[in-house]
Amino acid sequence: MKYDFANIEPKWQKKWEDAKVYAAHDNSDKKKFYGLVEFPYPSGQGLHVGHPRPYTAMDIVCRKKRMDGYNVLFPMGFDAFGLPTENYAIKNHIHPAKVTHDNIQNFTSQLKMLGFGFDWDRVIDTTDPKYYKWTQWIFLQLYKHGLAYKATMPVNWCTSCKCVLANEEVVDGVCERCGAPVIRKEKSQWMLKITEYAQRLIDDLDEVDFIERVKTQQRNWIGRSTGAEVTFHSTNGDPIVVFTTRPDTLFGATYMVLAPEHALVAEWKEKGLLKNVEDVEAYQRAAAAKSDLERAELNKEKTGVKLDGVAGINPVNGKEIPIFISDYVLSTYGTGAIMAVPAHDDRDWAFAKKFGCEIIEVVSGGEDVQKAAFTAKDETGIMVNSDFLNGLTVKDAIPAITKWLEEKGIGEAKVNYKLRDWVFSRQRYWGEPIPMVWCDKCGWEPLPEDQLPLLLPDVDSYEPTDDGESPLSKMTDWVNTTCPKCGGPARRETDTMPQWAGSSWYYLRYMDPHNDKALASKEALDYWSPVDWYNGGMEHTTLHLLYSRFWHKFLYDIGVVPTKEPYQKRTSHGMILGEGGEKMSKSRGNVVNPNDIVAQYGADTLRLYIMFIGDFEQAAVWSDNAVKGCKRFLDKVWNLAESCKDDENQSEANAASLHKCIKKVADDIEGMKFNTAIAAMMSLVNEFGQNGCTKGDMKALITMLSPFAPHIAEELWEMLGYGALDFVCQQPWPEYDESKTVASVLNLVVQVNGKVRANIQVPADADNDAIVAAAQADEKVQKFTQGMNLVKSIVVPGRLVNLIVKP
Ligand code: ANZ
Ligand code: ZN
Repeated sequence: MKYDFANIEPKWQKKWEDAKVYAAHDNSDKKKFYGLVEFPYPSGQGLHVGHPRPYTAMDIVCRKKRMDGYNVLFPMGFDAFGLPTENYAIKNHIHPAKVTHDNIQNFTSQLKMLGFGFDWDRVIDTTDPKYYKWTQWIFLQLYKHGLAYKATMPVNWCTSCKCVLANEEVVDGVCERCGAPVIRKEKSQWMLKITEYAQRLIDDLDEVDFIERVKTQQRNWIGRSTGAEVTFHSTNGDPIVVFTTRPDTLFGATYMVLAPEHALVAEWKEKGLLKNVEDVEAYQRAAAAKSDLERAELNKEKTGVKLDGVAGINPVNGKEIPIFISDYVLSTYGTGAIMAVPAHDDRDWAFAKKFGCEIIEVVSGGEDVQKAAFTAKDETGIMVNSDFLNGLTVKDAIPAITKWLEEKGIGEAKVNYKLRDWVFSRQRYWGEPIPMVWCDKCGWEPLPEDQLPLLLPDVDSYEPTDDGESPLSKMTDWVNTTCPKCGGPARRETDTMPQWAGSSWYYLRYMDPHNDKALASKEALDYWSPVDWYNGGMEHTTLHLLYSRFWHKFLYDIGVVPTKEPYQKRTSHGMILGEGGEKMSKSRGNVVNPNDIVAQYGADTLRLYIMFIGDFEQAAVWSDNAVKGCKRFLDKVWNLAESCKDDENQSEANAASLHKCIKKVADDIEGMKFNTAIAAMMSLVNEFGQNGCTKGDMKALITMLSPFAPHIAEELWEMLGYGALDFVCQQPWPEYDESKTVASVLNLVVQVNGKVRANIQVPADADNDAIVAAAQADEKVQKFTQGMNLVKSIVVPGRLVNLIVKP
């Protein structure tokens, strides 16, 4: 019989589904394991070949855990709100809900086609009102705890999507989604105070098992800086507070820089103090057009305007120093004002050189001053030109000057974070309505919880309005409502939530997906929390992963969830690149459609290949040829199962390799080294081919192959007559005997004059003479050595023996 994957795969998918073999059980005495993968956005293009990589990996991990006796939760769902669906709906005049429904159906059948062991009874869809009711509920709790607020913000505005973007959604000055230019615009927005959790989001990383690069990226993104706030004064007596990480360099502060938007600039203009108002205003306009990213660019040419009419006074020595405005100082960081120390800060150095400012070295740095810019970062540098700080190391000078400033009442130690609050509203239709009501008398009022979910109404057009308001704003029937507090006329918020809302808590819903009294029951949360292992893309590290940690901590604080952190372990996979090593994209025409691979080779081959393609954490290049290699491997397994000896015992000849392989595959799954696990099984299969194998050998092989290639494993399991023992995916992981992993017999290749002629087995402790004798005794070998003289023999220990013969 031929390996007929096209019939086998749907057959077992149906059997698994009917028997609910992948169902997670809420009441179980077993130990629980919660494995999670990032749920997909159900786009119109269907599943991309990039999806199966992390999904197959966690599927293997979860299948192995089931075999190890765990009660496993491995769920799937759909992150279905979002712009592409809305844009598609606008273009094709189809309701986004219909688009979403169709796409989810397509994704579901594709995921089932790949044989993933998801618990399909727990599927969630973030656009389902039964789901987003709880997303809205969490928003209300955030609001009630002062963590959601409205603010007029200079926001990133995508000129094409007509929509506000979070900083993270702006990549190199353009919209991450559509590539259109992003400009700055003032808009009133709902904001979430993630900054309140900045320190805990850093600290608690110590308690979780995340791969190091994830931790590092999160720490850097949160960007904790320690230093001091120091109060300078202007010559007209206004206090100017600066943030510095290097208060030790105060004696080297030779000028000041304010962000162009700094309130004092406007104030001094108002008071008529500025003599070069026109220059100042022109510069302010130019700066407003730039993004923070462009402004913070390290190597760009420094620009600025010196304020004419006002100067600053350095509080440590009373010296008068000029004040500039320059766009390299951001209004949104620290106090929006700096003391510039050109001898020891690269940007200040470049600026001072261009504008001819004084440069005073205050940390000894050898022959030339620019070099000092580097030594200053070294805590062992020695203070000079700094009065009472002279002779101290930088490390000691920082607390000394901070204490001095505190005593004088002109400064204090200060911690700053790069992290900004989360811009939470979008002027779009296809998102969760924000359950807030505006009353002219009472202000913003939260919708009473018993009115949730606040349903998204049907509108005629999904296009944002020209002024950038949400399409909901035109739905006067829906917008006009009554104030929950005073009963007077009021208006609903017409902005919706960003796509990151639904995914910030979805892993909780899987624990109890059908609950309509709570986002999940306390019992379910207690039993399943936390997620034991979460694998997902590096691109989500500073977005989804951080946002969901924030929401989780908040839910922990208000007593909803039992753990401080949502995920115990986080790993990440590399991307799959198109043939030739480029990113897969429609325009390059190098996109691989999983359906095509499944049709041609079967899902098991696709799964196997995608795990064999390379180190899981690294990017890997697709190769059609290598796919075929994996198919051939499965063909070999199939043929072995058909031809193996009808003997329940494992054979002596294979014992060492088999037991080593069982151990290696188990360890490799835990370490996400799927490629080497598969390689080990491949070489085991080659040995089975050479040595012959028994049903007992095949039983073990099929069992450990089943997490990788589950369909063929079930079929062979049945074929070998083990069907009565239930599914192979429900078997325990094969046992291995440590003592057997040490070979008692060795398999050696015998060459005659360099050509392979036979395989022989010798005792593991046989010496070279015994090995040569055994080779010469072999029948197949004798055909080539008959009547010849042995002139030399070469033994490669554990591998081969080569007999050199001459007539
Ligand atoms: C004097 C100084 C001397 C500084 C020196 C650095 C080195 P991080 O680590 O990123 O927090 N700074 C403060 N506020 C700023 C703003 N709004 N825009 C641009 N730059 C700002 O960097 C803090 C340092 O960046 C601060 O310490 C300040 O320059 C500058 F040898 O003060 B420093
Ligand atoms: Zn009211």
